[in-house]
Amino acid sequence: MSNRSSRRVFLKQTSLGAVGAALVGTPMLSAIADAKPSVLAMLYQTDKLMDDKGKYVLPDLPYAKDALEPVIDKATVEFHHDKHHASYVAGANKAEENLQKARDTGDFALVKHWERELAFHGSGHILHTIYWTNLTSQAKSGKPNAELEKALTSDFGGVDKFKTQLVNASISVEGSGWGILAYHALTKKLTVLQTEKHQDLTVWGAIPLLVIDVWEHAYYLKYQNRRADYVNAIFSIINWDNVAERLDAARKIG
Ligand code: MN3
Repeated sequence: MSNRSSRRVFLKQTSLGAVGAALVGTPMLSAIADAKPSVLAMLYQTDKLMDDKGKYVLPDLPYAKDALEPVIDKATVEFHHDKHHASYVAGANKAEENLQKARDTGDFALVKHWERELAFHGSGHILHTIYWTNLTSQAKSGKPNAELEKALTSDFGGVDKFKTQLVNASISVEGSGWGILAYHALTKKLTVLQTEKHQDLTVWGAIPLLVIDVWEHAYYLKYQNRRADYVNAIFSIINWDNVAERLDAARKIG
């Protein structure tokens, strides 16, 4: 059983146990509290975002670098993961170190700069970590499971209408950024967002489920200026099981 599967089983057992506990007393309340970080870890892959010393780390790809061929070529994945994603990890660590220095010395003259760096690189690190797990080979892509399809139909009028909205939102991002399917914990609805760079134009409380990188580095080697071709093609390598797991986890939080 994979780590993720065993975590899912644990969560199911925990929530069932919690129902029973509500009937007999309170000892299981702590189990509910304990379960929350596990759900967060599953959703954001926080076990991969940082090491045990609290330093951001570059997660391994969950597949070989040529696994996304022919939609995304091996060279693009290599540059994207090993250079671009790695630089967000380094940038987020540098920002954290300098903010620590500011707290230690009381010198906050550059706090605006380092907070901006943390928002940019930290958001870049999180979105890329989700992006890699959102993708898989064409052979394994499959389709949205019944629960995800039901949610997409309820909130967008159907899977095709959702796809059309996400494609158009991704293509029309001004400059560099992302198209994002997110779950909003306050409205309990799925929503499509555009994000410029990694951190602008977001909506507080939205939990990203499926993210499409439309920075040129994600597609330029193979697609050059044809962002639309890349965005349309990427739908044949979506890991729909991963998206469905994220929705499941997001609903447990919301
Ligand atoms: Mn990127």
